[in-house]
Amino acid sequence: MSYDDSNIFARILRGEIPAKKVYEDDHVLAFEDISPKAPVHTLVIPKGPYKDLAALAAQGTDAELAALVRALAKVAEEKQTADSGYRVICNTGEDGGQEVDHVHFHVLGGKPVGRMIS
Ligand code: DGP
Repeated sequence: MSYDDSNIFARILRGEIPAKKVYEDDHVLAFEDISPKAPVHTLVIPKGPYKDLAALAAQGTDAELAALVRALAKVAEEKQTADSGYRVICNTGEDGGQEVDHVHFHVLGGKPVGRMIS
């Protein structure tokens, strides 16, 4: 499936829908999740039109990929979760629970989020 720019995050990127911005640079936007699952729940997205992780990996530039990883760490630092710990999640596809078809990374923290895999 190709990228459909009617998705909600594309609309946030175009400024059509408001979002509480946490961080922005040339390649990345980070904003608060509308339905937080933890005291810190920030979404980090590339500005480029990538549906999912596979599309980002295949089509994203090295600069975009680097900016994304740095933004994830920066958001965690600015939200003061870096010392106590946090989780980064990228739900992918139907089985992975991806609801919005613009690749996004959840940064969750501010309380113990437990182990999902043991
Ligand atoms: P996922 O299930 O991984 O596709 O997560 C999508 C997330 O997007 C979910 O946690 C709720 C969030 N979300 C959905 N619509 C909006 C919106 O309009 N604004 C913001 N800030 N977040 C949204």
